[in-house]
Amino acid sequence: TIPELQWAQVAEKKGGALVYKQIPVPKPQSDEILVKIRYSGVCHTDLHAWKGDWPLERKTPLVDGHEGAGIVVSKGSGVTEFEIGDHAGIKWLNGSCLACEFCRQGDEPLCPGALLSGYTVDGTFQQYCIGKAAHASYIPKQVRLDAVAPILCAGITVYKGLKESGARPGQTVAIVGAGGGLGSLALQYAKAMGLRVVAIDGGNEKKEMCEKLGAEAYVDIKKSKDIPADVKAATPESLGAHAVILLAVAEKPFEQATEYVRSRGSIVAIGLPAGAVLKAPVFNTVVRMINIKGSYVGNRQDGVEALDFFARGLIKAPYKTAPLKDLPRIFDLMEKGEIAGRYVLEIPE
Ligand code: 8ID
Ligand code: ZN
Ligand code: ZN
Repeated sequence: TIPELQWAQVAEKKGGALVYKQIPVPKPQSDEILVKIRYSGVCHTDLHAWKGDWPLERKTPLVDGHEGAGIVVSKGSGVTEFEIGDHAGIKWLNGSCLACEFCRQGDEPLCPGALLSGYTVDGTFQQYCIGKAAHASYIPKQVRLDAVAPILCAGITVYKGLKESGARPGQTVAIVGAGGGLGSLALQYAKAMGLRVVAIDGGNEKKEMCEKLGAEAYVDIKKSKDIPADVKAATPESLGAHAVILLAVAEKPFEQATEYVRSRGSIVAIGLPAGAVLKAPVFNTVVRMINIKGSYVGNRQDGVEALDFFARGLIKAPYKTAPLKDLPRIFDLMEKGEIAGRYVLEIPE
């Protein structure tokens, strides 16, 4: 039976203290499912949302979280995609209109009417979460719900970003922020897609993790005296990376990437540091034919593909688990850049 009340981490105002408390369990509309969340990854986006970092309106009070994996316990009358008892994932893109030009061409994240989990609608740092059935991810029963949680945002996002980069098997990608949550998964997807990786991040714990996950080289931003030169030296013929995947939560590397991307290569911006500006020299962009673009989560098909890589056992990135009540401590570690890989919250039953 579904209770009336549930435990949740609630941000009552932007940047204010998180309150671990009981709130009502929501009821699904005709096109929605109610998912009993068992695990939820903690994405840096949750921290940005809590702090109010971005020029995008969010709801208040807010339940953060958008990497939630659990069990369908209730559904609306119009839902055909899921049965009660199925395993399902709630992603950042909670819903979209499915009728606008972007939705029609498979660019649902660009839908002006998009609903965002843990931002414009309550997310997965609660026991029971609502998702539009059309956008929730179907998770096969043999897939572990704790390990799969980070795929629902981090995995899909980096998989999409790697596709958007246009890098082909055998080519080299530089992953900036490789030691973080998105980074650790980007390493695994890159490897599974036949790409070679130069990892860029800071510190020895992240170095060891990146090397274990398949990086051919690691450039330590805390030690390197010339990051662009060190990255180039680690690429074939020292000509630079065929693609740069920017996942760091800092402005500097967004500007630096043009210095070590290969001519005709692409720079894919994914990280969302508050207030940052992306600057590039016009001369080099032109005469070296550099392609600079953004990439934002993924559409429903990207989600299916990213989950399929995972279900086939190709993606194994480290994660630590902690109880839902520990969220403030995890935000604190994340703010300091002290998490190698991902934290996954265990949601009380
Ligand atoms: O759809 C999207 N575009 C999307 C989806 C999901 C997440 C974007 N994001 C954004 C988040 O909002 C956040 O801004 O991607 C960014 C990274 O999210 P994350 O992987 O969840 O964050 P993390 O685990 O804290 O990892 C960040 C890593 O960057 C490193 C840190 O050491 C950490 O390992 N880093 C930093 I901060 N500055 C760096 C620098 N100058 C750096 N690495 C290299 N060079
Ligand atoms: Zn996310
Ligand atoms: Zn739409």
